[in-house]
Amino acid sequence: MSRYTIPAEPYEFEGEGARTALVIIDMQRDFVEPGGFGEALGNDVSPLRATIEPTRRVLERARRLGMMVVHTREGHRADLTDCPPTKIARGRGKTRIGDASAMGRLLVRGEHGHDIVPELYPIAGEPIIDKPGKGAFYATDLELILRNRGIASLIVCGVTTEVCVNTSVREANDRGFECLVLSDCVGSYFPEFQKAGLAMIKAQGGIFGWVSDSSRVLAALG
Ligand code: TIU
Repeated sequence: MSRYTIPAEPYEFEGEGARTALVIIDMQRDFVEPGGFGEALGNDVSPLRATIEPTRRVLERARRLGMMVVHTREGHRADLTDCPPTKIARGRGKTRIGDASAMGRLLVRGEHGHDIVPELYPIAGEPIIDKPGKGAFYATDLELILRNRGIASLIVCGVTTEVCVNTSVREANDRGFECLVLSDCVGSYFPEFQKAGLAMIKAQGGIFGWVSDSSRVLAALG
């Protein structure tokens, strides 16, 4: 893959295929299926499921083109030693991180709910970054992995737009990576946060990055 130009806001996103990674954030059952962590926080998970199919199309294209693909998962060790007590307590919810659910212990590594949905399941050669926080760079080896492969640009999909996607894009931006966020491949439990989460990225001349969508990416990547 050579150089590409993807129509985007605030202006076109330019990059090089060999130096671009598709990063899919936290497409875990715990966030997109009923009975998981997202629902335990009081959310209706159904709006998030609309991101699966467009993300699958972009993932398939990236694989076909030989573009690097990275997946992340938010979650914790079984003993929760890597989970701040404040994160467990926050929200005063009845069901909390580490508690039993129909999909296993909420947000705990190795549990059914913690894993990635089958439609987007990683294949051999695609690194999975297990992260304890909202940001994909915090307390992970993501930056090392991207630098080792000479990655400069990230095409970002996943959930949720204003939480883990925004946090990760801001972390990536401060590290000098150029981020393109795909509006139909990122989802929020809140329509107003979806809108604001995307607007904040592309405002001020692309203060954190660019916004496009799956159709424009698929057309541009050929
Ligand atoms: N992955 C991610 O966004 N984690 C969250 O907890 N998101 C919420 O919107 N709660």
